[in-house]
Amino acid sequence: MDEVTGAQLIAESLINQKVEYMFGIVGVPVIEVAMAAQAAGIKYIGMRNEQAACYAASAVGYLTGRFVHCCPPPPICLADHGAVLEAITVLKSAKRPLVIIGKGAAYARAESVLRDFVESSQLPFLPTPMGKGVLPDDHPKCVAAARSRALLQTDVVLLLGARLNWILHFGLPPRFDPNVKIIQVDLCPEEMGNNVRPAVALLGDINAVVNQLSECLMKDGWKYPSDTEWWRTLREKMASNAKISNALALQSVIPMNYYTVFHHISQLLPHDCIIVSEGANTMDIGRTMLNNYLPRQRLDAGTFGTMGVGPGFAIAAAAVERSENKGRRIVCVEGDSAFGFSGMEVETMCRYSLPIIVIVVNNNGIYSGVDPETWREMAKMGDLTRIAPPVTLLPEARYDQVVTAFGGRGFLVRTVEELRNALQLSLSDWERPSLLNVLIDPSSDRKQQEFPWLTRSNL
Ligand SMILES: Cc1ncc(C[n+]2csc(CCOP(=O)(O)OP(=O)(O)O)c2C)c(N)n1
Ligand SMILES: [Mg+2]
Repeated sequence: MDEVTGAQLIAESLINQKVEYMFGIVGVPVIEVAMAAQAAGIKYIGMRNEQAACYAASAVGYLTGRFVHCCPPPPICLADHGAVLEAITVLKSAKRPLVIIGKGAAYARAESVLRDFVESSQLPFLPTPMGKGVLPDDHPKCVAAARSRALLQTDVVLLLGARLNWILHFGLPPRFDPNVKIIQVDLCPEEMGNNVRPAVALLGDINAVVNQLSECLMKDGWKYPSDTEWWRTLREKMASNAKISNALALQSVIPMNYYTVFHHISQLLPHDCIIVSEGANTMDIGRTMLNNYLPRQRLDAGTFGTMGVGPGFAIAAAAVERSENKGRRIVCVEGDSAFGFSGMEVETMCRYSLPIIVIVVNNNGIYSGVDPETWREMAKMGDLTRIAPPVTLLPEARYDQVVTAFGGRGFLVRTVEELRNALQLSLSDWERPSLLNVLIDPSSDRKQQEFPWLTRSNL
């Protein structure tokens, strides 16, 4: 009898579970596992750090939903009918209702059910970072551009597959009204009542529960009117925020600010591109300025704000895209600090000729930095380990040369024209990765925030 090795058994069992990709780093004794996986038909992607490999593997699950199909499908749970009726009463009595669409809706592929619900109820909605694109960001009912106002003044939130964690300020004052009523729709019983006790808890599958809500609302044709004080407030805020962002975006100074950079990127990116992003200002401002039009096409640092996820997510997206061949571009928008965590993965991108476009928004630091001259002056003053602000990184570091070292395309960008040219050239190249090192003003900041205390340190 032929001997079966342990490595072959592992590979076989992965194949049985329909695993298509393996991300890893080999060494004795796991080289055999990677080789057996390849022999069994699994695509093996060698990464440069196990952390990035884990991020990549988790992103494949999110993008393909394959983890759902390889296991026996769980039963679809409907919410308790009495609770649904209660939720409808609370929703109809709302003066300032708000639907919040979370990552759970994206996971559950609830886009078409949610579109029907929002369009028949006419309720304003707000996506969470990875809920972006479940309904398009330019949908007329999307109030993302008035996020703070919407959260603060809403009296009834319909929470769809989103959690009241850090991303949503725990559902608590000062970001929410202390008396806000939450209608919580979630698949997990242990999520119910976390941080805020819900007015109504609807435990069940999001597609099924939203259908239940829609059916009830459709019976009497209820719609939230479009001429309310609430819509007026939200529209006013959206317009004034857009005006401020536009003014910043159109400033023609060098070095550029964040808003100018994102304004031009957003004009050039194809609508169906997959946007991966991480950083602090880079991720936060980018989220408001780079629209998503399709579900599951934004991957970012998520609930825990974990830096280092970007390149792994982008590699996974590019590998999936290569199999699915939908012609979608993967764009990875990184703060310069964020890029440093897994930056060596550009070698992985180059090795497999994955045409990822990495854009490093380089402000010489974490949140902010100093310009080269100030850095030189500081160095003259004494030991940098004692005097350099902890947020600073080497000014004007040549991240573009990291990718050219491996045969990718690197661009150093200081002006709008250079940015547009570099991005257009990168978009026309499907053979290899590109990295745009976009030098911005090291003191460029977010526009004035109404609630800075949760996003700014006490320094
Ligand atoms: C694993 C991990 N380590 C440290 C942090 C703390 N942290 C939060 S944001 C950030 C980087 C922000 O700088 P950058 O990526 O350059 O974005 P910027 O705000 O400068 O645009 C860091 C290190 C974190 N979130 N995760
Ligand atoms: Mg930075």
